[in-house]
Amino acid sequence: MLMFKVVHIIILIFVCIVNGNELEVCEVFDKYAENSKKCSIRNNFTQKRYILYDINPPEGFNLRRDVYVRLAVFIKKLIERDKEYEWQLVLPPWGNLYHWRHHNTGLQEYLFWGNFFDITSLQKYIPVIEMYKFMEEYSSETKEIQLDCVYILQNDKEMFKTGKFEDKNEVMNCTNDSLQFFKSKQHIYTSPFWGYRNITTWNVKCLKFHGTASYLYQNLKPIQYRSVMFDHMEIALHDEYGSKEYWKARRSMRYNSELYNIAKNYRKTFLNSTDKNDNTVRPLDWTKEENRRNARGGPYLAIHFRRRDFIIGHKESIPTIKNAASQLREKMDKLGLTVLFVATDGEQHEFEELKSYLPQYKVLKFIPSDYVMNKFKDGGVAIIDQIICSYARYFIGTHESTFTYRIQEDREIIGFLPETTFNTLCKTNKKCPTTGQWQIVW
Ligand SMILES: Nc1nc2c(ncn2[C@@H]2O[C@H](COP(=O)(O)OP(=O)(O)OP(=O)(O)O)[C@@H](O)[C@H]2O)c(=O)[nH]1
Ligand SMILES: *[C@@H]1O[C@H](CO)[C@@H](O)[C@H](O)[C@H]1NC(C)=O
Ligand SMILES: *[C@@H]1O[C@H](CO)[C@@H](O)[C@H](O)[C@H]1NC(C)=O
Ligand SMILES: *[C@@H]1O[C@H](CO)[C@@H](O)[C@H](O)[C@H]1NC(C)=O
Ligand SMILES: *[C@@H]1O[C@H](CO)[C@@H](O)[C@H](O)[C@H]1NC(C)=O
Ligand SMILES: *[C@@H]1O[C@H](CO)[C@@H](O)[C@H](O)[C@H]1NC(C)=O
Ligand SMILES: [Mg+2]
Repeated sequence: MLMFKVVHIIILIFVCIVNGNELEVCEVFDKYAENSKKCSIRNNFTQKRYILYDINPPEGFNLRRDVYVRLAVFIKKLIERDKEYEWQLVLPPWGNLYHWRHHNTGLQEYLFWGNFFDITSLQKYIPVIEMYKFMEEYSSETKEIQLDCVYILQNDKEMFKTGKFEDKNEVMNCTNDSLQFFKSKQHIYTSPFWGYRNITTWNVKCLKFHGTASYLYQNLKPIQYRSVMFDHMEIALHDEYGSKEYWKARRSMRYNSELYNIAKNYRKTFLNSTDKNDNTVRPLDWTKEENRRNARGGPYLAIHFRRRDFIIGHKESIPTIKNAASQLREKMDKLGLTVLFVATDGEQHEFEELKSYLPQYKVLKFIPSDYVMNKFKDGGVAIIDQIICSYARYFIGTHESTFTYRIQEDREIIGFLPETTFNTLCKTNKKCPTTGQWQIVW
């Protein structure tokens, strides 16, 4: 045994010398490797660096999609800047979201990105891997996946008080509060880590942070760390919101093709809408997609009718159902449309009420089959609603809803005229919020 250890150490030293600048990495690995074989396997991957992240638990699906874009742009630039390493973004599994309320769909946890998005499309922008793939690659033969460093991002409360914002990246002592979800045993931390019990770390740092995602660069320390996780990633801002690069990252977020097909069938069956008739044919490969403004859309008006928490949280812009109906009637008559597609998180009775005010029109919503519900769950059904809205001749959203923003982006990408897209319901016909138009840049 002793002999084995000595040989092990010699091999390690050898490997470290051979690799020169990798010395530190190898030392770190050695602490946890039980034999030299593991170290050599790890060395084989020695240029691979993994970036992981998580987001404040209460945040919704659609804000999380926006945070992905912030990271994607950051990593795109990182790859151009630092060619020495193979940077990879590990996609955090979806689960336990506040709005995912259906309990008859099986567990809404550990859902991989492939359920919702087309991974090949994402990979045409930056190297991403699913969590299970990371676990396979990273753990070698050990049972535990030990992250080299976990940063917990925190807002600087002072800045929010004074209103004087400047870039900040300051490692500080963690308060008990920021560690509330972490448990430590002999300096090894576990935490919810997307629900995985076998992910741990011995290195947790709290980071008072203000700045864009790229400002996190200084924390990567690739000579020391092979894997770095950023918790509360929503605190980092966009590097260039609305730029060409932003839109490239956004365009790479094509949905799972089955979700497109379900939406396509629904459009054809219930809305007399086909890509050929509507002039919405798109290349399969998003990198081949081009700037256009001639999409026509299916012969229906689509509305994103956000209810639930918005009725209370956004009182000043959410109309009564009756008033919403009157706004819709006016618009449909003006456009000569007789079919209304409703995407909503509201209750069935709210939908029925809306319908009752619009007897002269065909008013529809998407009702998932058991198969669709079980396979794609609340997140996938929401995306199907979004896709159907994104192909409508005219769209009306809900003021300040990120769900609506994602539809608007998709319509910009498909190539509609902005005036058919950037519309929201008003509080009343007279009192209307003004909204920004974040138009696409190619
Ligand atoms: N199927 C479906 N689900 C919806 C619809 N509107 C909202 N939801 C659900 O409610 C969630 C809305 O939460 P978010 O994704 O955070 O978006 P938001 O609440 O509109 O916007 P913010 O809270 O301001 O970030 C969605 O993720 C869906 O799960 C809808 O029209 N159809
Ligand atoms: C090292 O990596 C290469 C390429 O990824 C692979 O083919 C090879 O089997 C790996 N070797 C070991 C010892 O894991
Ligand atoms: C960690 O746990 C998950 C499920 O909890 C499992 O799928 C995975 O294989 C485990 N990984 C390792 C390296 O044991
Ligand atoms: C962090 O904590 C250590 C030990 O508890 C202490 O010595 C150090 O001064 C603290 N640093 C800051 C910035 O508060
Ligand atoms: C933090 O928690 C530890 C252990 O639970 C406790 O001893 C300590 O007093 C707490 N510190 C603060 C500032 O609450
Ligand atoms: C469906 O759309 C096509 C082409 O836009 C049109 O010619 C046809 O009359 C429509 N069918 C119905 C039933 O509205
Ligand atoms: Mg929300």
